[in-house]
Amino acid sequence: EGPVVGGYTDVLVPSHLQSIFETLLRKLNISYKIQVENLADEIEQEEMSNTRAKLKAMFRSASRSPLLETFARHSQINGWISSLSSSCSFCSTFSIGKSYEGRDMLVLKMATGPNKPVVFIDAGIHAREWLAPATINFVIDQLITRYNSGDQDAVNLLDKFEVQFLPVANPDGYEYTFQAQWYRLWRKTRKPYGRCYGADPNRNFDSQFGGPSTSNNPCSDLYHGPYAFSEPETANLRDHITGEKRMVMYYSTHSYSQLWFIPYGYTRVPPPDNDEMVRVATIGNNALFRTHGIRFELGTPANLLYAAAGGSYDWAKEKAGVKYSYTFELRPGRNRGGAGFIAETDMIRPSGE
Ligand code: 0X9
Ligand code: ZN
Repeated sequence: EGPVVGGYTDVLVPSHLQSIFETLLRKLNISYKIQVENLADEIEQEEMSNTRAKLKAMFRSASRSPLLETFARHSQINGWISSLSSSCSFCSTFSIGKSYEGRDMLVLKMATGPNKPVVFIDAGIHAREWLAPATINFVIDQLITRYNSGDQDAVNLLDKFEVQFLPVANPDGYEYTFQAQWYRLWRKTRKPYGRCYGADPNRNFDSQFGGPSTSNNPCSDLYHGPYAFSEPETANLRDHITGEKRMVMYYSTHSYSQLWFIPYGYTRVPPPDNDEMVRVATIGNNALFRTHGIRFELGTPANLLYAAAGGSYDWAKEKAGVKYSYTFELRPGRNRGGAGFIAETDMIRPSGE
């Protein structure tokens, strides 16, 4: 199943095929706009913005971590999360297991008391979606700072709920995107499958496994893996989510397109509690609008993008019984001239806000 009929789709074309591709589009009467002339330039810009942001952060007040508002490495994020418990009385850290290459998947837990309903937020299931982990890091810092200063929203939230954050759900893939500019757009995990690597973690959950928008070709970006939960990263998520009996909300943070997905991701048939799912999402979306005047498009993947099976939020709702299960696509918006997965550090703050 392809992109929504009549909707936009972004295509990355190798430079030597550009003219033939444009000729083809014109022949087929498909209107198009060149959003980005050269993606490699954008990758370079992103890297420079990250270097600048890291330098700037070094001269900031010592109480604010230098990784905030930068695209940080996985070990740095883990180090920061582990250090928070010393300055934040309600924070603690635990690992939900190791990635294929042996990286710890660290979760930061905020609990101001025992036995509260749990909200679980992850980011970075897809390696190249750098804005997602950076946004979650920003949110973590804001929530702690605001709670400690008595901010009413933060206090209400953390009085009512325990909140758990996993900023990098696919650490091997995430680290791979830092190894070279050429690898910047890596999406999957890094477990080897013959001459290719990795499965798409968001096709690897046991929910309509192998359904729409998946591939059984290990070289495809949409490879679902040999079987559900074949990837240690998704198996760790499964075990954590099923083990956490008090979990009432699951948010999975991706980029890009500014979309707020309600279940289910693989079908146009809405769940029985669809009205409630829309009601709660609309409250959030209105709050989002009040902050930056942007409203995310709210709907199912099949209506807004494409139906896709094996996704984490589908599984969380359908199989693990986590009622309020959503997936976000963060900035930039569609058709607004952004460079898609390639971000800039100045997008982190507004995204987090
Ligand atoms: O294709 C995906 O996994 C998500 N889009 S992304 O550009 N971040 O890769 C959309 C996932 C929507 N969820 C499901 N269909 N389950
Ligand atoms: Zn994604």
